[in-house]
Amino acid sequence: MSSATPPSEHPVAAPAAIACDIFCAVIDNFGDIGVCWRLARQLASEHGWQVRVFVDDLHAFQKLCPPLALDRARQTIGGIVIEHWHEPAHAGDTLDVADVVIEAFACELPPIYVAAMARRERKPVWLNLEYLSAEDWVADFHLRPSPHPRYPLTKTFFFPGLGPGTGGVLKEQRLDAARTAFEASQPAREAWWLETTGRAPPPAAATVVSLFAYENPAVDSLLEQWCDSAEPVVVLVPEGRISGALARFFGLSSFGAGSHAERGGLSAHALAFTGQPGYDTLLWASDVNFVRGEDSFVRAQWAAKPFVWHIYPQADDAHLPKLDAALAHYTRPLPNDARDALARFWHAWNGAGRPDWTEFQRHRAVLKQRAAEWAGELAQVGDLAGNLALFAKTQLK
Ligand code: TRH
Repeated sequence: MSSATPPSEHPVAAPAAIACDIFCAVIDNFGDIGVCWRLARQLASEHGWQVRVFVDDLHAFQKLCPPLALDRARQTIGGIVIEHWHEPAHAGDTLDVADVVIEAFACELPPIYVAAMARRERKPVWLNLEYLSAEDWVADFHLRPSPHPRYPLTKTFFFPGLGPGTGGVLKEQRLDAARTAFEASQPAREAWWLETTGRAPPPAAATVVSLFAYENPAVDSLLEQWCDSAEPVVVLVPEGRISGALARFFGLSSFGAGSHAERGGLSAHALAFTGQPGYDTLLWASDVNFVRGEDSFVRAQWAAKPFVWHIYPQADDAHLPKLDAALAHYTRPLPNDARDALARFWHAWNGAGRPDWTEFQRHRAVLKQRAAEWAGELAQVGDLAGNLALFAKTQLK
């Protein structure tokens, strides 16, 4: 996907650059490291910080950062130092405590590192980066301090969010320009289709759908509807947790990268998992994006296309209020019929009911316009890396 990949970043840390350590424990999937790596790259390339990432799962990391070596305790990629973190005691070979310490998603810092933070003459800015939620309470808790029970240290909760008063979500400064350039360039799009699927771009009448989701009982019904659709549907499926359902649907033993299948109006391509910039290009190349978890959910919003969110399921359906909170932000100014149709579709994709593709398509033009407007509204909240850097700098003064 070289033709469409945004230009590479060359972070050059200034001599007195702010040093930042990000600690990331991978719980599941790719979102934990996906968010941390994106944040690390932005702090380095856009703010000139000297960044180290401590991560406990290099396999998950390598999927979205292919140059990563699996067998190295320490390596540097794009100016960022990556430490293979052996929880819970390991804190790198040296105990150089950074100016800013980011504990991602309440992963616990190594106790010896915390002790070293407490010994440091100038205490570091310690941030706990939380998971994204669009719920209203987030603005009240964003930037709340929490004094350490034993050490002279204060941890501050940094909450991503979709509304004013929250930390916002990550957005690279050059993202919109890269997207616009790709969308405006027929040769770039043709090259992308050829490289990604081995085929020319589909005809304009086709609806191109990217499908990144967890296992989902609603997928069979959707695939059936796409087969029966009067207009062609081209579905692009990054290899992963939904691939087995595609294989079963088409009667194949697997649906790994490079596979292709057709039935009725539906044509499906299995794609290799790419690096993060390549995933953005997939979203830009599609008309409708099915996304999941946290980071792809955010990227779909910046892609400014209609999207469907498979939220990360939590015990006791704790995720459902979060789904509705996101819908409330996103659909606020839509006419009732389009708002209800989108809500019904998202709910069906998250376990309640049957997704109705015809109804979704009926509102596509309105949803597309809303997607573009929403990207503008969301940008008003400010980019998370920028918000975080600003806060840290005020604390470091
Ligand atoms: O992988 P996820 O399901 O991660 C989830 C969520 O973050 C969830 O909130 C968290 O609690 C759970 O993990 C533990 O979905 P997410 O967040 O979209 O992360 C996927 C990452 O993978 C994202 O950074 C985009 C990236 N990606 C690529 O780089 N290349 C690809 O080909 C694809 C499909 C994704």
